[in-house]
Amino acid sequence: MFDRIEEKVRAGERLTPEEGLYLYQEAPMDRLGPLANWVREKLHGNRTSYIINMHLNYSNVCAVKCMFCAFRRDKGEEGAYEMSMEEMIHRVAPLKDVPEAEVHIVGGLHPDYPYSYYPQLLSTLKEHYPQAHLKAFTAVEIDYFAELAGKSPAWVLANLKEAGLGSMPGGGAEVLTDRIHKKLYRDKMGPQKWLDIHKEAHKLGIRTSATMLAGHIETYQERVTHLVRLRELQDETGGFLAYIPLRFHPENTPLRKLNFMDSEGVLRQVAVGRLMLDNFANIKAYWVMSGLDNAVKSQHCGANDFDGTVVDERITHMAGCETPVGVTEERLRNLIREAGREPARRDALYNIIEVPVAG
Ligand code: V47
Repeated sequence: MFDRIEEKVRAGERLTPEEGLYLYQEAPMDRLGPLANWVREKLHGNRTSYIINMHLNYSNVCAVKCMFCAFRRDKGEEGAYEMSMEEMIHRVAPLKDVPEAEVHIVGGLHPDYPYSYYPQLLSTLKEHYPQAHLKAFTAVEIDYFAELAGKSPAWVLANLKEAGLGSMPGGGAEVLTDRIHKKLYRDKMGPQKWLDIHKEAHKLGIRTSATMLAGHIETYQERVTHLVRLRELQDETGGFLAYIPLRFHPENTPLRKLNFMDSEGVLRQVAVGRLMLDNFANIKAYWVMSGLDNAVKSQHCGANDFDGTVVDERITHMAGCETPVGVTEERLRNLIREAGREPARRDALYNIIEVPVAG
């Protein structure tokens, strides 16, 4: 079976769901990794892109409970927090003079904030940091905001765009099947709505990313279904910038008894994503969740991006992950060189803006 898949990939032919399933369940890693790497090098050569970014998780107070989440708190519960506007302005200050820096803004579904809080958050940050790119709010937040505003998601997206929204992150997709929705995240919107909101965003010219949270109770078949659904939407709109496989961290969650996905599992996720998502230009290794070592190895299994300086991320760190809370640009470049790749700094829309000279 692998020979046939390899032939198809080299001929630029699309893989079927059955072939995707085989890649997850049976394909030997010593052939899968190099084949995904072949596609990656065909598209991106020896470059690995990275971005200077930070995460701003404005509050962890959340009206819903997802089984995989260690971040959420009820209002008033120990560990609950709400950042003031002043605090957020202060946190973003280090990026003030950095051109094309990205601020990745996501939070819980706050039970009390009015809709007006969210456009105001964006416009205030834009006022202070006009050069920053605001990548903000998952489809789950957009759906919730639409409910708060009594408007459609399309209205909310257009309104937020006017307030300074630059693009949308890919969180909240989890695994795009009804079974996983019912089992793990039934309180929030389901798979079809996640796809519909991304489609609306693409229609408005808002580029987005896509994630898959794997390594919990999902089956390989469900992972394939997820990838095929992303691929279909990308065929339709072309609005996805990147795919980011996320490694589930069970600690401090109701699923804490589950095993942690091993290194091979992490690399297989990257490689299968690269081969099945033949219409996605970028596959990102998100080192905060994968671990730095796997993010380095991913650069030879299909990934072409190494995200990022990622200062101040909280969602994974509250689930017990032990990676640093951020890395310097210098360290990031060295890690990419350690992977045998040439670092290239990009903007939030994946345009290469600087290729640093090694020194
Ligand atoms: O939607 C929640 C996941 C996501 C846990 O778009 C967990 O560029 C692991 O989406 N263990 C948020 N994961 C992060 C995210 C993301 C990250 C980096 C880049 C981009 C991008 C998006 O984190 C959530 C959820 O799927 N998550 N809890 C956990 N315990």
